[in-house]
Amino acid sequence: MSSWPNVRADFPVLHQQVNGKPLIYLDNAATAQKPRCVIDALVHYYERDNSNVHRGLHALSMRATDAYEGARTRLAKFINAAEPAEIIFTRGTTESINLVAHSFGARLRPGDVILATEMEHHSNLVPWQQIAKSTGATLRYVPVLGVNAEGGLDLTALDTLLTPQVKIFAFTHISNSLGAINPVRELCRRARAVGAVSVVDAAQSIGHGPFDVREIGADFVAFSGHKMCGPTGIGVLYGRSELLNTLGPDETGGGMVSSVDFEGARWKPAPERFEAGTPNIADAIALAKACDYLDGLDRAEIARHDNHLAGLAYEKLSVLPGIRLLGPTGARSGLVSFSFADVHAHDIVTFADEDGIALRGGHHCNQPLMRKLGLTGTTRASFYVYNREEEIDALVASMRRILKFFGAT
Ligand code: 7TS
Repeated sequence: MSSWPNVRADFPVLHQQVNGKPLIYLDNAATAQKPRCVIDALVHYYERDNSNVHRGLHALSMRATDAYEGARTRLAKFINAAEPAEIIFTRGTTESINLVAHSFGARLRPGDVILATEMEHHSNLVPWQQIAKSTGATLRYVPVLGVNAEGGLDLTALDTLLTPQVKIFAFTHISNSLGAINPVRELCRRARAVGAVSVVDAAQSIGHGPFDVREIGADFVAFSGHKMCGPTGIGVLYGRSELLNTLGPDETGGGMVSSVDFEGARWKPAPERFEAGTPNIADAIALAKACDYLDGLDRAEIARHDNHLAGLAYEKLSVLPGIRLLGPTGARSGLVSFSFADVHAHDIVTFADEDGIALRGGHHCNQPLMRKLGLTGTTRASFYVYNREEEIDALVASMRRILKFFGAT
């Protein structure tokens, strides 16, 4: 069953053999493949319009500026931001979160609390550790429930953890190692109720379903273009404009100042304030194309498709001897993460590669969570629009071959 019978034809990279087998790409949580229209947008920009933005009065510069600012408007529409100025182009989720940590986080004082969760990617964890260290603020974590984190986040713990001392509540929408989907709307509401600012890591959700920042009620949202069919090196920090314009810049330099003298400088408002230097013009334009592409497929349908495949993979893998499946048993996102007591995740990934299957094995930048669950890592299969049910059968067959090799069956 495929929601879009011809979708695979849009992705040139899929049509190749790996180790003599047709490629089965199941590493979409790390990065998604790019449709032809996104690749073409990059080529078109460099062949026709390449110029620096915002400073030129010649034709190419005006075209480049229009396309770059048009991309900002497109991204605003993609997440239903109130205005394009709420979209700051960054290198990706990691840079977006660092930007909030350095600009908003620098205001914190001893006694203030940053609340994160135990399922955060290092990108939404280490920047807060650093800010806590430099400001004297305290970092606390919402725990996960169950030996395999099958209970998701312990929301009852919020009653004691979300106090008025909490100034920042940073959490992921979808866990990249568990597949858990967090109730972001509720978490943002609860943050707001105690006067905390919400920071939503949407790296794993943005390309996999509808996402409306105003409906969710988020203050800041971070995501990466490369996980949503866009290029690497481009991403977004969304911030509510009232908040953004109270923040100082993280980086300073050209393009973000309204005036400069030898004594000092004054900042432009958002978004320019946060985009010092020549921005990543081509990739922003191509990212806007990725938005068109995903909307063309229908994002609610993408969620249904990806979650269905992951649910099916969970079910089919669960019969394998000795398998330990992580994350919720019920509603889950488009990935499945598992381990076997006697086979290292890296061996599994290497064996699967012989079968043409691209998986990911390791701690997935969730070291504290892995440690809590008593694991060094897991193997992860993650699905996207071009994956098919037959690929799950190939995955299960490959796992059986591996288990047999290791004498685990
Ligand atoms: N947050 C989450 C939830 C992620 O899954 C990732 C990347 C990031 C932040 C960082 O994104 P970046 O684009 O800035 O690197 N996750 C993964 C992964 O699971 N495997 O490779 C990268």
